[in-house]
Amino acid sequence: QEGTLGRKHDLEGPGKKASNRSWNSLYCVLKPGQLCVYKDSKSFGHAVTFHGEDPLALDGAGWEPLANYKKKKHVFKLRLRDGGEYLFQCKDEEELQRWGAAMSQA
Ligand code: I3P
Repeated sequence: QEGTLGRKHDLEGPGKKASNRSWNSLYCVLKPGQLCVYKDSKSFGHAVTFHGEDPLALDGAGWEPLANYKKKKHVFKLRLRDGGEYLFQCKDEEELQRWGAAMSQA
């Protein structure tokens, strides 16, 4: 599963707010056990991650649609094992379901 999603870094760790809280449009690529983000599909082709970010490890991670988040629609929260949290915005409910299904298999 891969595609462009909005992303916001919410927590860096348990109770620790991320310093850069802006939304970015990023090319997201799900690989076995990890999620990698790139500026766009071209950067993915060159294997250059967004801001040199390491892949997000998905073992022990949890995923949930954020139904109560009013500011944007079709948003899910990814909670990492280390307590880090990211929000991802999909373009519609179908895409949200697709990412959810892929996440639970990754
Ligand atoms: C952030 C940006 C985000 C907003 C976040 C702001 O400012 O406006 O969209 O999150 O609010 O800090 P900046 O771009 O200057 O970093 P929401 O869209 O969820 O409101 P927050 O700090 O309350 O999360």
